[in-house]
Amino acid sequence: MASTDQRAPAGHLALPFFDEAHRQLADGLRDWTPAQAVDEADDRAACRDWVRRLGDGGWLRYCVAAEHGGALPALDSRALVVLRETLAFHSPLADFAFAMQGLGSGAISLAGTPAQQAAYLPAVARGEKIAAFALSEPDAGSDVAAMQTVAARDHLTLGSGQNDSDFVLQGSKTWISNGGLADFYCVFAKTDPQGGSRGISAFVVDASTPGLDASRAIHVMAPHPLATLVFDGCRVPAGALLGEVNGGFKLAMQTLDIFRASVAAAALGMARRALAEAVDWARKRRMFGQTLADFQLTQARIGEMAALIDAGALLTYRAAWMRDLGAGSARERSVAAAAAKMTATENAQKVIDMALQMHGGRGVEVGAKVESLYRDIRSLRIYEGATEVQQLIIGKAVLQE
Ligand code: COS
Repeated sequence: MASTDQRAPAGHLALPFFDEAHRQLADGLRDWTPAQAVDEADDRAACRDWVRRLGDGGWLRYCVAAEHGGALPALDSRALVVLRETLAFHSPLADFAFAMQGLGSGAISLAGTPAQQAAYLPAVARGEKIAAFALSEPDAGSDVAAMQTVAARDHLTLGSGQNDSDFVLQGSKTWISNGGLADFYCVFAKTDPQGGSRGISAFVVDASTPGLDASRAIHVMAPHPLATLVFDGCRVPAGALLGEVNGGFKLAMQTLDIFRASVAAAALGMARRALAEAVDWARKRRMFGQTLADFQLTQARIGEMAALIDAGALLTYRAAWMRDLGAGSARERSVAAAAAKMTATENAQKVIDMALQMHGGRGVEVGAKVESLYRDIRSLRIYEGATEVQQLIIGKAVLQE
């Protein structure tokens, strides 16, 4: 069950990065989330359940803009941060379900035509359509431009009465979150195979499209829906193209820019939960005639954990604030998001490891919260740009200054 008697902390919401609206949002969610008793034994069923509840609760409205059924005039990075941090504190799977609705529909929000936006975004906000972002390939993870999936204009249909500008997708995508569960995929494919990063286009592909096989599930250490997608003669109409032909790389990067700070927030939520578990345990656990919390060694460790969390938190809130206010240049905003994602995920891994160590043998028992957090956090240092990619983004910018 995802429910918990721990309540997510709120002190950080007093920081000037946040408005009153963010504080109210956090307050509502801090009450709502622990009351959701979702059975997470089956990750796919749980994910559907979370999407439905998050839709019914109105929380998914923060994944799209108001004109498409969203809560706010535009995507608000700080709202996403507040939501993901709070959800991840209680249930990493709830956070995942929420985040994928945003990431999976982000390219439609940024570059979709009014018709595409109307067809997908209101249903995403209500939790009626599950979204997915299909960028990675077996040989193109960090190196996005190396992708080999091709979307070829189909000239064979010329004169046959069909639209001559259909695209036919051929290739595969892997490690796709919500793969096999999603109702649609934002897929990136080469429209100019020699064009490098300038030869990629984006498409919205319905899960039911013939030629798309999403049945190959991938099992991971912290269960969540993940699959390989195979496109074999998968035909989509010209109306499936998202944004400009060959503009897909930048669209993918812009989408990731929005959500990277929110991955950092998810890591923060998990780290805050680990700290809360560690503090709780340290106060209760007796050894050598006193509690664990009475030992200076424990106090020092808790201090280190709290400072690591604060460091990640400040970078995360700064990145989200910069994006919402348009502060700095576009590159500075990308770099801030990269620094936040790198620091918050790396620090969260350390904090969770320390919390587990403090629990001793109890920490490695299946069913202990710190045990599942230890598995949950690991992939955040990899997906949506591995730590090394964030270092590259920051390093390149520093060298160009
Ligand atoms: N926003 C807008 N445009 C961007 C951008 C951004 N954040 N980042 C790069 N671009 C543009 C560049 O300006 C450049 O444009 P021009 O062709 O007009 O010069 C183009 O995109 C290529 O940029 P660059 O040369 O930096 O691309 P690289 O191939 O070197 O890739 C990295 C850079 C590694 C940073 C990029 O591939 C990346 O982020 N990889 C990780 C991808 C990822 O997150 N995968 C996980 C998938 S989701 S789980």
